[in-house]
Amino acid sequence: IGSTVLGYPRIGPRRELKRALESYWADRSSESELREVAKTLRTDSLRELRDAGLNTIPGSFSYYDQVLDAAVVFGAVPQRYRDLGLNPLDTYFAMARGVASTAPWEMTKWFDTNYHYLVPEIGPETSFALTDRTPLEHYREAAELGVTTRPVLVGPVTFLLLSKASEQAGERFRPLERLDDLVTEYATLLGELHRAGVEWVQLDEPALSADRTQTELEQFRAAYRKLGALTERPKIFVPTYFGPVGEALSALASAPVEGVGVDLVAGQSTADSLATATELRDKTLVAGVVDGRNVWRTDLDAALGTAATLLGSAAEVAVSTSCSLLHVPYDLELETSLDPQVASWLAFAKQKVAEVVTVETALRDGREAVSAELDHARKAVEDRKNSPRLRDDTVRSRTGSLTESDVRRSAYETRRTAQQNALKLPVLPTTTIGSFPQTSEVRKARAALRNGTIAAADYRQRMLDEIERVITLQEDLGLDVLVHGEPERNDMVQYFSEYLAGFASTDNGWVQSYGSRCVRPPILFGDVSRPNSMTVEWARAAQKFTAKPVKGMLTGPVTILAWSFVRDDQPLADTAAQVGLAIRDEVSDLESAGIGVVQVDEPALRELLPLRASQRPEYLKWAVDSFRLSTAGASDATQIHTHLCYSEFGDVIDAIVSLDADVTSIEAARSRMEVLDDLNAVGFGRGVGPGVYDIHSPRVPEIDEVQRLLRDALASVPADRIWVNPDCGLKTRGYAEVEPALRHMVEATKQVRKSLE
Ligand code: THG
Ligand code: ZN
Repeated sequence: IGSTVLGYPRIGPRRELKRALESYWADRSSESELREVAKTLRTDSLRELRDAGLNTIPGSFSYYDQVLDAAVVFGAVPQRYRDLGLNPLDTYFAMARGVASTAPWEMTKWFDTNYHYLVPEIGPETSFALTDRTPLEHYREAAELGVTTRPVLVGPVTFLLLSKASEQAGERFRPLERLDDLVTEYATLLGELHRAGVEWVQLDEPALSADRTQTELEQFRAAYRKLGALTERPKIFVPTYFGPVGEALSALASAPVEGVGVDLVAGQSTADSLATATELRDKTLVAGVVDGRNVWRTDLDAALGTAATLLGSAAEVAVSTSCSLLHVPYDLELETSLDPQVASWLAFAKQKVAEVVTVETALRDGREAVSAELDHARKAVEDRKNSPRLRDDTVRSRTGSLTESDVRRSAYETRRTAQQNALKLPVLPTTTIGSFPQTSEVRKARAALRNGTIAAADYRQRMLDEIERVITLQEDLGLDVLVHGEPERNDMVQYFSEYLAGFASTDNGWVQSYGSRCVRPPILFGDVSRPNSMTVEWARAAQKFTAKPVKGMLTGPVTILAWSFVRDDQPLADTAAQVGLAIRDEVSDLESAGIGVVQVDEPALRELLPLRASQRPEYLKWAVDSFRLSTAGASDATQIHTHLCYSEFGDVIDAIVSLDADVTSIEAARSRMEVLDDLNAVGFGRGVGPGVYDIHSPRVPEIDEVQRLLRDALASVPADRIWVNPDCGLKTRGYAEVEPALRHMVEATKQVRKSLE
């Protein structure tokens, strides 16, 4: 293997695949046009990787998602999608996005990253069969270009561990029960790959980096015993990533495969245990020493040192990235407005490939062979380490002198009385989560400001006009706590990063979030402070247009970290405290501007939860503290709200209580108010806004539907603690749905209020 990467971004350096997909879905182009764009992207990437000098190159393209790809390859297509009678490509997209008659697969986070995969539905009825030969076709396509690729698939154990039981499956069914049947199909594929001349195949098993039971590890051993025993197959390479291999090491090392991969960035401790894993002696050990999910230049001396210490433990040591480069932007060279010094500290996907090649060359031919590259990298790493721009002594003295009282507010009952006196809200107050639909005028204005075709003052006026319009609409609808609608925000993290010191933003640093959707994570490089207020102007303007309370809208520190590239030179907890203080200052400025309700969103609270249970308490402690730091400076009369998006709260429910927000709004429309019982079970006794309608669908809820949900809520929570709101922000919806939906929500509330009198 020599030098390789575990995977490469596939959306295109200029998001070409995004455009081609969206054009195909909108019926503006044909299947063959889409396939042509995809082929060009694959070809360009393969040539680029080959020319960079990688010894073996992953074939890791996907039209939408690699987990969905594996499901389709092995025929795990539920009957309801087969029944649509669509061609293979449209069946694939039907599972990804749904069609009018059939909902898509559920989407969820890929481990602790900001990438989302589609969750396969597996049951006793799933008939695994090798049906789609795309890996084989892509191998041949590359071979025709003269590039030898290594087909990449999600491994069978990870695939089933990430799947969920189908509707038809019984209560006790676990997808992993189907491992043996699925492995039979992997075996068939390996046979076909072998006959096509494939030398190496990559079966990703990141699930081994999370906590696994002995039974699961036993099943992993059995699966790979079976695959290893095949006589006609390619060499098998099994990478793990996103953490230390821990107790799974023996199962991994003893698997009868030719290559195993470890993440030595997220799992530095793995390096020590590898020395003792004697089973590796006849294998290729692929050392993931270049960080695949952050954007910093690698300390090449350190990476080389790590790789060198492994030389004795395996037959061959290859150099690689810690995980697929899917999680970083393509190419630093495409950034023209990044601060040049910050840029000199960074490496995107293309630059990381070069780093891998440099480390491998040094390992093989000695440092002298690449001394210029090593010197250059050393200077950049040193420059970053010593840069005064990383440190702000004012910030450090503030975080250094924090005490318990900085994260504690008065007792809830005291706050509650003060807030009731200040806000005088009716029972079952109605509100929204913050954002209103982003109209095309708003988007155009933002683009025009960026391109310099309108002046800042003109932009500002357009935003103020939009805010006035949204406030007037909410007054007309009869909502109780209003919002300004956030027309000025592109993204709830990017927006704040542009105001905060310590952050840089990119022009083109897109990273796939799911399917055709991308985000542009800001780069948090130094100590964070807030030179100026970020949202006050808009909130104050909104409050001028109405006598009702306007809710100020902020993003919480954990979410800001989760959706940024974060510094790796200090604990995340320290960075979170700095961001927490910046938000705290904003809360204070909002209060001074006459804003009496402030919402601090933390939709990503669950996302950063460590994969290993042993590390969770420490994370939850600093995550909760940073939120409390951002909110606890508020006076008793200021009502603090928070919003959390995903309904899977199990692991973080105690943390939600500890946030100590006065009002918490949560997704509940789809989970039918079950979260309320979960919250009751842990003694949550503050305000709660269980979303009463699902904003992820264009459907307008009927009045009696909302009434039913409210009655359900009233059955488990006293009326004086319930808030009425949709289950998430309205940014992605259109006014045609939003207006009637909110009207129905308010009307339903009025009727339920009457029945309470
Ligand atoms: N912001 C950031 N990360 C996120 C979300 C977010 N991660 C989780 C979740 N929300 C992901 N959801 C989405 C939803 C929509 C889009 C991206 C992620 C999206 N992006 C635009 C696109 O691809 O066309 C680009 C948006 C832009 O111009 O900035 O639609 O909300 N950081
Ligand atoms: Zn939400």
